[in-house]
Amino acid sequence: TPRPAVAAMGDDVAKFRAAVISKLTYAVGKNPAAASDRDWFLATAFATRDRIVDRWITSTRQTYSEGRKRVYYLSLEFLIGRLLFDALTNIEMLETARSALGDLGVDLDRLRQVEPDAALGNGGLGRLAACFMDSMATLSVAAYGYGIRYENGLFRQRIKNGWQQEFPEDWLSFGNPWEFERPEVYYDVGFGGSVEAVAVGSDRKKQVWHPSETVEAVAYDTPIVGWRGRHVNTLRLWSARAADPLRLDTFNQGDHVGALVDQVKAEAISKVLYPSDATPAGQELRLRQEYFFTAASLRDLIRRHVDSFGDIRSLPDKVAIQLNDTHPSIAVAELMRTLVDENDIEWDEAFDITVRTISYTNHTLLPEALETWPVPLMERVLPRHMQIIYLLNAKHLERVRAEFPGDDALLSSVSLIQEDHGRRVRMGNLAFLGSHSINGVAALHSELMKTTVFKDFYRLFPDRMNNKTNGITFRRWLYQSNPGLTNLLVDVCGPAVLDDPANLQKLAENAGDSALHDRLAAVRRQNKVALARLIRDRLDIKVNPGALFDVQIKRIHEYKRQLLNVLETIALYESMRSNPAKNWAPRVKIFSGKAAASYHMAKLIIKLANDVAKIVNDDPTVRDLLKVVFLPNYNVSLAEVIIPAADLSEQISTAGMEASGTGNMKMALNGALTIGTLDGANVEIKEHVGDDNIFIFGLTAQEVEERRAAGIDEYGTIQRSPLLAEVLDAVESGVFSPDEPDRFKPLVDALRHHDYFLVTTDFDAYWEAQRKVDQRWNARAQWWTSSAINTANMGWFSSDRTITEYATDIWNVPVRPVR
Ligand code: DL6
Repeated sequence: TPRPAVAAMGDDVAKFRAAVISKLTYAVGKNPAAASDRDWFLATAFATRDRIVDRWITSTRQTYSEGRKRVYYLSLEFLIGRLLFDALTNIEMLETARSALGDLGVDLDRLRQVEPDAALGNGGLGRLAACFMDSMATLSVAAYGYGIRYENGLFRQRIKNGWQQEFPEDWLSFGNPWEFERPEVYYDVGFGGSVEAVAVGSDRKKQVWHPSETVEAVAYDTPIVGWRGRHVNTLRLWSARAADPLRLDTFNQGDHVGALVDQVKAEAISKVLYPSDATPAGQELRLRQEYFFTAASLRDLIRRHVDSFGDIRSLPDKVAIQLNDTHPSIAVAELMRTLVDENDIEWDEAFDITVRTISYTNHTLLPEALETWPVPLMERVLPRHMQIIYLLNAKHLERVRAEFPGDDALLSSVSLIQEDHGRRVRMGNLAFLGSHSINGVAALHSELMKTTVFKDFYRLFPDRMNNKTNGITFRRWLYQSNPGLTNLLVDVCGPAVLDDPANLQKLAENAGDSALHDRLAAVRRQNKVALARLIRDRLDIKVNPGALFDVQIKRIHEYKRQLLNVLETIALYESMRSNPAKNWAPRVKIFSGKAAASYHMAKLIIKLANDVAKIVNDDPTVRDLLKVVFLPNYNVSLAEVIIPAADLSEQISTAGMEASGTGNMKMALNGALTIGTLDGANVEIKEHVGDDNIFIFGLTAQEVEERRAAGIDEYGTIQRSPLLAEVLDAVESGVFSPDEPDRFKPLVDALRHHDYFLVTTDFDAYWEAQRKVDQRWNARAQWWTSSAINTANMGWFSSDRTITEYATDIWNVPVRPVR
């Protein structure tokens, strides 16, 4: 006889409680009376992990026994964030754990805060990889994520006197309960040295690489459990270990530091995420990181493949390797080296195997972000790979020459080697040439790839290019971060909504219903109260949860145009001051994001936002109308608090420059209205939510291109906009920086003379769009109708949909949806 659900839950609560106590005692070595929150967190994480491990082993065994094709997602970044609530939500034990800990007098929500963020990524690209890991497990795709176990993740940002400062993020200092160290799983990764041509028989020569240095890549595995715990995949991160930990003779001669030099050099590879590439040493380290994790991952997956299927030639039938950006694109040369040098496969066959196995995702059109490596550096660090790249290039160009005789421009643009300004290897071209599929991450981006960065490759291989619009995992970005809205959605759309977001559509049927509006508003208010508390605790600023929370959260970059938002904030401030009685929508402007440590302009924008905040927040005339907040140290956990509290989502990049964006999807799903340009995935969000429920402004990508080609008339533009002119004068004359009036001159100068990002051109349109936002906000019923319609139509942006498309169109593997 089935037991009543409540009893079953009670039973499980008791079991989980006992498991936590046992872990606390035997794994952490503490007794409850002496245990700190961190000890309880570890005990809870261990008890949770135990519930995942059996399923993990079962999933892995099944993949083996069914001889399934595996997907390998190679990414230099995985921005996973905290895992406790992720794991508990996905195995549906969140409430069980809460009760079990409650019985022990421990608050689960407090433990949640103790877990450090695993910030092994910079931004969108790394977070996408983390969402994909969740969706691949959810859809039972047999997948591995491969990356680097950085000891220091993305830097911790502090704001001192309004300036960004960077500090190391030591996320591993108290241990990581989710990972399993596999000291026995390691590979020697070679660097440098020479290549020897060795005769094989009388008529053939074989190239043998003799590296001058080897570093061990040691595996650390984290189980990634999918929704409802049906399938568990592995995230395998490599840590660098010196082959010889110590030069004992040097040590014994008294040179204790010198004895450790090799170890330090080897282990530097996994020390920090994105070492600064401002110096040649930094560039070399980055190249070493890329090769290190790519080589270890290929060795690992080939070993697994050969163990299971016997023959490396069947790789494309059983293995799909997805390159997340160009960072792992050395995989093309490394796979060729493995096939040709180590497995004696003929060049053409090896190339065919390589192309059929590998596929590549591009995430940016910014020319400075497209990787190239100096040929001399490649020759020194990876001499055999450089030879292989030359050979690949020779054959490739030979084909192009035959097909397009006399087209020298084409030849030089599709070459793997850039010849001007010092010879460099173009990693994007290498990735393209070695892949059967090349995709962009939103419809517009994928189209622009065909006319810009890969224009000429598109002529050569029109069938290889495709689009896979990004998505987000609803488990983290809705169920975990916004339980209030999730409960409401389950109530209105039925519980099936948790398995199939198409059911969100049911919300649209009641979108105009005032009772629904009240419920949505109540949920939002609760989330805003929580964010207001965080703002008060961290910044000592009081904000009104009744005001419109206007949010821009993302990396700070000129193309993302936080500056446009700050300028509009200043204009709004001046306008409110001169006419406080007008029916303005009271606003809290919320900014958060990190600037690259060496990106001076971005850091100046942060300083401006903070300086403006100081003046505005201290001004009693706008006390109830405007507040400006810059929240330091933006990361996944902070995003989980901000996103459910956002009323307005700022997606205002210069059109054509943001590949996709995923924050735009997270906020729209949670019911924020978007103010944005026709850029990246905004275009598709607009198509889904409808023109009336999004505030679109500004130049289109094509207009941006035309404007740039014609010459940007900054002077005329500013003259025609008195509001903008006033704002620029204020910033330039030091109104916001009385202690250093010239501080923001570089920003204003750029706008006046070379406004590449078209801030001045789009300013008036942005201002107008913001006033429409005010009107909508003041018409409460309309606002909440639009909000409901946004949530109702965001189902398509689930990363489950994205992964289903990758699986079907690129990887040729089946998916098993939960519904
Ligand atoms: O595809 C994920 C994410 C996109 O949503 C962003 O639009 C895009 O900027 C980001 N790209 C990168 C790569 N480098 N740069 N710049 O992070 O990818």
